[in-house]
Amino acid sequence: MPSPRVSSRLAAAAALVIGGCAPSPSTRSVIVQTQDYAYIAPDSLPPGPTAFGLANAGKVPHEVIIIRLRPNANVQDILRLDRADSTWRDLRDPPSGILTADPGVTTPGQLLVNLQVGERYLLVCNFRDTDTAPAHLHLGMMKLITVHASDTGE
Ligand SMILES: [Cu+2]
Repeated sequence: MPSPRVSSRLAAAAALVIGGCAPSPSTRSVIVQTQDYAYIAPDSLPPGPTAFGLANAGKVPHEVIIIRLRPNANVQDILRLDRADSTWRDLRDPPSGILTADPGVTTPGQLLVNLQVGERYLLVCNFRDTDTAPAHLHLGMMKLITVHASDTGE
């Protein structure tokens, strides 16, 4: 049995560890909402650490892949290229991450992305309802988010 003094030190250390893992107060939380077949999310966000979650209000499972676009990329190019090359390697950086949610579920975890002014991120769902159905991105599950300077008020 540890002495009370040791116990209080352990409790303080545990509190520090827990505090160190929590998002800082400046971390913005954005819960991306899904329907069949669309995202509801802001068109623009200010820079800074942003924790993305996914809330699925649809009747089928959905995902959100968060992809930073390269400066030369546009959404029309991506829609055209995806039919032949689903990786779009020349138009994007490696995905920041992926969240998935069954119908009616909000992800218990969030994906932390440090947004920078001028960046553009694409939200994409590649799920299909059947093997021969189009990927959800071709049904409308593609959303562009632009990172603006925080003094623009957007
Ligand atoms: Cu989907």
